[in-house]
Amino acid sequence: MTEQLERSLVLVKPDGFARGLTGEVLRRIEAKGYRLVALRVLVPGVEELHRHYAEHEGKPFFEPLVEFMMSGPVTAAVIEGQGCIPGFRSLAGTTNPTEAAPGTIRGDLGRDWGTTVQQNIVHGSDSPESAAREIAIWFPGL
Ligand code: DAT
Ligand code: MG
Repeated sequence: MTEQLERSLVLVKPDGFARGLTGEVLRRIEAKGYRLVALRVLVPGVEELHRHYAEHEGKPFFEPLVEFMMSGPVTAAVIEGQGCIPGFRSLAGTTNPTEAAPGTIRGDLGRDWGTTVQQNIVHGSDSPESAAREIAIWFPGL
């Protein structure tokens, strides 16, 4: 049996980038055994973010989320390995960093800062369909 290669889109969000946690996030991804396929640092634009977070449009935290994501540089990465979509979600921990389990990125490194939007350090695709859609947004042509 050969490995079923799967790809996921990871973002180190502006809070994680500003705190110098990009290396720590990438270290955990590599330590888990996933490979880096592509990497870039950029300040996201409003159009990319509306596409990326289309599923959340209309929710109360949508506009604050877009504002937060545009507030500074992020690191975008495509990672690869069998099961890396659920695998990275597991490394990241649950959305709310206060509740995220110790041992996870959000549980170890994140907390509530009193902001409208949960600043939780990372994004990871939640399904193969999301991963394909998100990779096309941040890495067109990959
Ligand atoms: P995840 O990033 O765990 O996939 P999500 O896709 O449901 O979570 O939400 C996208 C981001 O929006 C999340 O990382 C932080 C923010 N967010 C989600 N639910 C929120 C809420 N109830 N209040 C504030 N921010 C929220
Ligand atoms: Mg999500």
